[in-house]
Amino acid sequence: MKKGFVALGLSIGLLGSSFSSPGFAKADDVDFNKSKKYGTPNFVSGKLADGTKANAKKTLMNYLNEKKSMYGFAGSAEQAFKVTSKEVDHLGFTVIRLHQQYKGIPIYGSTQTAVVSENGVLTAISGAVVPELDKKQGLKKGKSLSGDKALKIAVRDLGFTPKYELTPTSKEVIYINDGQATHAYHVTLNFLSPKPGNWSYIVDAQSGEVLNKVNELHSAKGGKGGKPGTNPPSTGEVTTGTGTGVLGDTKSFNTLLSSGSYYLVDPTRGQGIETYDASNRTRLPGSIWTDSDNSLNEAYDAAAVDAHYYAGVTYDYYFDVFNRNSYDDNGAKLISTVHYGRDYNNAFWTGAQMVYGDGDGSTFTSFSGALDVIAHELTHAVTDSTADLIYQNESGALNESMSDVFGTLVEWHADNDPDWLVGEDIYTPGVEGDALRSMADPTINDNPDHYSKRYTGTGDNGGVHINSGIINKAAYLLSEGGTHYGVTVDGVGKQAMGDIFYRALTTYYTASTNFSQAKAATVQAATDLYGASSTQVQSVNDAFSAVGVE
Ligand code: L5W
Ligand code: ZN
Repeated sequence: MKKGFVALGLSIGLLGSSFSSPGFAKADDVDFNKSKKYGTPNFVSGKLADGTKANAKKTLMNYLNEKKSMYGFAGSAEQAFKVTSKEVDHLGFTVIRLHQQYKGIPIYGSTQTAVVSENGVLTAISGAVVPELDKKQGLKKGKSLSGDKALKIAVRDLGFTPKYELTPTSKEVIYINDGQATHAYHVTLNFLSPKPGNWSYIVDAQSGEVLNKVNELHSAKGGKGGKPGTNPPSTGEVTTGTGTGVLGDTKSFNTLLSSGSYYLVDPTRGQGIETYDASNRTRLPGSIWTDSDNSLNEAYDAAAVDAHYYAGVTYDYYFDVFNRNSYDDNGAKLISTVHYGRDYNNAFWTGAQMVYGDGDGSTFTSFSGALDVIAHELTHAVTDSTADLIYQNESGALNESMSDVFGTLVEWHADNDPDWLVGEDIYTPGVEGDALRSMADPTINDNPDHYSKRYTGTGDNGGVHINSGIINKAAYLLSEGGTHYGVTVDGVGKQAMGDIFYRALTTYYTASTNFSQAKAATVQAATDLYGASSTQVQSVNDAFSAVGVE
């Protein structure tokens, strides 16, 4: 046993699992959260093991090997977990991301993160681990289907042959559902035509049955622009364009002057910001936006002006506040396309770029006209690059909530007519004061503000835009304070609320983080930032308790 790890031999009872874990002992300086589903720890924090910063991976693997019976994996930790990344964050913590494997095959959604402090102490492991895979009946059978066949099955299930934007993939995984483990294929289908989709299918590798499917396209529930075929120039002079946005406001932004034309290309942020015109068609990215005189004041220009300008504002927020260089923290180009389709009442992140419809003019106006909408979409990209929260059920609602939280915080940070509403600037242009969602009071839009009121149906990917209200309300309370269902929360302010959720999202949330795990992860984020006995940690605990999440 590592120095400083005091085992008290206090065995914790297991809920809803036949798995027995003799090693599940609670040390006095270690906190365990246990998965109700699996009986394994899904969040462990404290002084877990000593080591050195240089040996962070070794410290983690040694710990996991020592606690093997508690986690219930077979073989060595090095075989049971693949290290997918290792980075040092701004606090000097080494963050290691893991993906659980069985005989070299990844377990769908079973990712973990581990944190090693500056002085080499393993301080946290986040993310449930599926135990006893070697005993699962379902894995005794091999696979009889090829990946290609699984792909065909998924396409047949779609009901049409799409025109792909990204090459479809079919990868072997172990799929866990209701305690059963199955050899399966994870098939991805990304397309725009006949209608946009970014589908993840799970196909049984034996029977060919579709075990799960989810459209991960992040969208709601449910002078003339570029010439066709034009690409952005690779060189030119950075100039300042001016233009009128969707709501009639005037703004300045960077453009690129090349061969006598001004392009909506801003090469000064990361690898650049580029804005395209779909010309009311559905091909992406469309044509790079050009202008003859650097003044974009025509009605048709407005959607492009805002998409370009607000992408810059969002980039600046993440860079200035979190030192994050674009959504991948590696300067990834921010590509936006406006005038997508005709009267298209939606906006979405395809997995590679942002897309904005013009709206039908009554339910919605041009989607790029709202800063919180653009920041919402880009936050989906941040989430996909970090926690990669599965867009279904509680992890999906957490994904949606993070987009609403940072969409709103960008609006406050930029002082862009800020409020706790989502999408108010583009929703029902003829109606004053309404919005798509309210973080302060999700019930205005019939969304839950307490876990006891959560939606448990299958619509909306299991309520991703509905149950987001529960976490949105917790985030609002954490920032602003208040008493909710009898629980009083002391507000920590917007800056601290953002810092805490940003750290939780990028360091501790994993693909399958549910609301309860999110609470433990968010408490840990606040602990890292402010200390275990800080008022901020107390407020995080209170905010989640106020919405019924324990
Ligand atoms: C657009 C702004 C937010 C997309 N996406 C959404 O998941 C949005 C609704 C309209 O919730
Ligand atoms: Zn969304």
